[in-house]
Amino acid sequence: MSAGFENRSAGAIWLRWAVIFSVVVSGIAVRDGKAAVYGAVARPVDPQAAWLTYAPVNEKKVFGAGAVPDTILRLGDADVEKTAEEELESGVRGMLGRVVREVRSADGLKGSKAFVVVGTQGEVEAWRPGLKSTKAIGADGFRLRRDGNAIVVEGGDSRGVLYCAFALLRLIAQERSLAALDVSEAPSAPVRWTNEWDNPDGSIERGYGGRSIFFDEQAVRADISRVTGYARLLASVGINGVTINNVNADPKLLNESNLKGVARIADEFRAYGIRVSMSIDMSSPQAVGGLTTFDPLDPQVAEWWKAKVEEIYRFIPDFGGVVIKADSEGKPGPMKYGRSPADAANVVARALKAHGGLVLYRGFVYNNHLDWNDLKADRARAGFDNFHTLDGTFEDNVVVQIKHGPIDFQIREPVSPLFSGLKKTNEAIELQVTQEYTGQQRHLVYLVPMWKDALDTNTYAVTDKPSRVQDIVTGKTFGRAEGGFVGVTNVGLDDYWLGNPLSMANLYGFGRLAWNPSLSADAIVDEWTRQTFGNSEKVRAVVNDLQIRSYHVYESYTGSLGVGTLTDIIGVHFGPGPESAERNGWGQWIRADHEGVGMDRTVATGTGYIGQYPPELAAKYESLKACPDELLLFMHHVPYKYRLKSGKTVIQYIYDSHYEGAAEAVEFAPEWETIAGLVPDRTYFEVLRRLEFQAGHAEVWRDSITQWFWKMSGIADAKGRVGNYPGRFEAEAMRLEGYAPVDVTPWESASGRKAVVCGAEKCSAEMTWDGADGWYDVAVRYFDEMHGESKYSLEVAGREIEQWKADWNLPNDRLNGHTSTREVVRGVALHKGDVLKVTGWPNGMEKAPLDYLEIVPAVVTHASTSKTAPAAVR
Ligand code: GCV
Repeated sequence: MSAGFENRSAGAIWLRWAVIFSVVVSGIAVRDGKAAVYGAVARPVDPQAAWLTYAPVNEKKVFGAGAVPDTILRLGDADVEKTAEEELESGVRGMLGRVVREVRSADGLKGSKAFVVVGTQGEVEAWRPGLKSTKAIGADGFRLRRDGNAIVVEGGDSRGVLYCAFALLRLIAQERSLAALDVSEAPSAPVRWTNEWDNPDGSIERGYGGRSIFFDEQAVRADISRVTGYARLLASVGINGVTINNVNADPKLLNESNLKGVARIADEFRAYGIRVSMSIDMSSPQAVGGLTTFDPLDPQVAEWWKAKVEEIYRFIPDFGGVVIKADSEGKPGPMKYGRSPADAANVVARALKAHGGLVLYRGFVYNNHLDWNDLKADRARAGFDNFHTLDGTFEDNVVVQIKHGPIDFQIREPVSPLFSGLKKTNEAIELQVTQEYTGQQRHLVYLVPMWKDALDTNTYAVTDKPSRVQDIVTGKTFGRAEGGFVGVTNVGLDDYWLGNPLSMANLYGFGRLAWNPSLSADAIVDEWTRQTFGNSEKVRAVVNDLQIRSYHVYESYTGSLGVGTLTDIIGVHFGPGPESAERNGWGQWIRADHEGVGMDRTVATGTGYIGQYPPELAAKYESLKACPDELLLFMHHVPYKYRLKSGKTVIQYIYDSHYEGAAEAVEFAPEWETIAGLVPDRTYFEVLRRLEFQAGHAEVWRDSITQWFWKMSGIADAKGRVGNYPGRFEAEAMRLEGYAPVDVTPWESASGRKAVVCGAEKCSAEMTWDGADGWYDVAVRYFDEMHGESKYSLEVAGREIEQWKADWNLPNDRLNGHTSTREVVRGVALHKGDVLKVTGWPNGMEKAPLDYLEIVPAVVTHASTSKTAPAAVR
């Protein structure tokens, strides 16, 4: 090796740690005689605190020349008010470095320079009649204002007091001035719930943040200490209900011993104003009740539900109600007896009514055995077809819970026509915080822009009132008393709750939108970033930019033009798998053939789905010209050469968007690297390794989807990229020892359709570099299956430059687009004639699979890689 080019990884590591150390040290300031750290500095932070870090702020920005509160006067005795007091105490201590006195009467205020008073409207007025407001504050609402040297934290009820306290803490965390404070707020809707798809065995359906915080081994966990931390987070954004078990409900959770466990969980949530609810299985009267039927119109069944509900309320007096998934994906339901969703919902609702409980009946009722050959069959029609004729027949404590789109949380869908299809029924929108179809928290995807699109969509349901989806679910359009927002969250025992620290912006955003759906995606993310990482301009610029760009980027490399997330829809919904959408009964069809692509949902020639919308919206979608490009393939089947509004053909747009999206994803990690040392180190590396994974996985998406469409359409990429991969060396074409080539299924998820697998204890693949001398980035593309942790090493010219383990347990046990990943070694010195050798050591069922090596000129700005992370966080 000549002197100019030596591998430099160790140097990069030291440089990185030196930068982090110097930023941390220089960020420490001395204030009021105490060392305090605020602003743009790395600080040790408890990841479980998420956005409630209560890290030091610049108090001058908040209080100006005024005094910082030294006392909290709590007026009421309700537990939720005590929680508000505790939060304020801890927030003031953390953010302002003051230990406050907690007092119960005006006498305790003697000597106080400034204080916070906490109480309901009635309590505040009784304490100081001069503070009587002209208007009553409604349920869960609050008023936050100044009165001389007091900050008045006043709620319409005790929950409102807690929300008011969190609103104050949110302002302080963002260093907002409190000089002219007078804010009145009320939640947009009464239902602000999360659904958790937790199973009694502790697993979580579509959960990507570890095991259940509620259940283990078929029962409620003995240790439910994570519940309080979760309750804090939820209450801080105004969530007032949690459904703790999977909508695919296990009937035995209704047994007495389990209800006692659920009561323990409810006790934890209660202090935060959150009511617990449960998903139930409609067959329970038979499955656990011993009846011979679960026909909702059978009087014995009604009696059974009544008795069961009474039993539940004996254990949990403030039980919130139930969520019901029935006649959907194999779940039992009223159709078995020729009964309707209303019959099923009502029998349970009548039992709950006396106790103040709700039924959230899911609109996700569809037939997953549709006939692919029937061009009129359409899963998107199901919600409207199954429910709209029932409008007005539901009990008033029933809410129909409707996924925001008519299919299933795809990256882009129109709003469900059921929202405007029910006028005399309470409705809630179901949004999915857990990223089932949107990268499973291994990809950064800030979902609030997608939710805003749905909430802001004007359905034109009526002409004399606002009819956006947000107006409908908040009851304004049709004057409904119940309804609101449900977020499928699926947090787990992971320290970061959702696995990816940046995904917590989605949970935060869900809560904030449920409280106030007119907030913007930009405003929400900035609030979240400031509270999570501090108020540094630099950090805000980077984090907000990454979050805001991420939705469109993910859409671009997974499924553009409304075609859906082109994933393996009958598998884990993670990597690419476009073929899986077709020729089965699930109805997530894209109807791609050699001529064109897209579902014809028009009234004129298609499934008639578009006719389910009110006429104005239907007219927009029915017309090819008026239909927005981003929903084109959802609504229409068009030839590949159909020209979009930009003049570009559909097929070229598919190619371009996948290349552009993947290229943007590559920019994420380097952008994040610019704030090394300005965010907590552990969080920094947790995010970095995911962004690096995302860059590699976006490439898998890009190549799979573009090759698949090339084969399907027969039309080549006008820019010559698809099928042409400079710098790529297929493993099957290398000199192999022990490795043998295998075909990969689906074919498009491996480069050249093949990979190599190792049938021995150790195998190797070698190639000789024939290019110019220089610095290169070398990527080894391999497969990391769920079970087994193969080991790999990369040698250049006889010297090992990297070794790694396939230990990220990607969610499948085969070689395909779910498991394809890569290790990148940056800044590798290569000379003509150097031998590059990858050695693999299989483990378990995982045969150290390899796909290819890609050698491209080094991108110098990518100086550091995941190699720089200490072993503990890799
Ligand atoms: C809980 C999709 C998911 C299922 C989920 C279902 C639902 O089909 O893949 O895991 O089941 O939606 O929302 O009921």
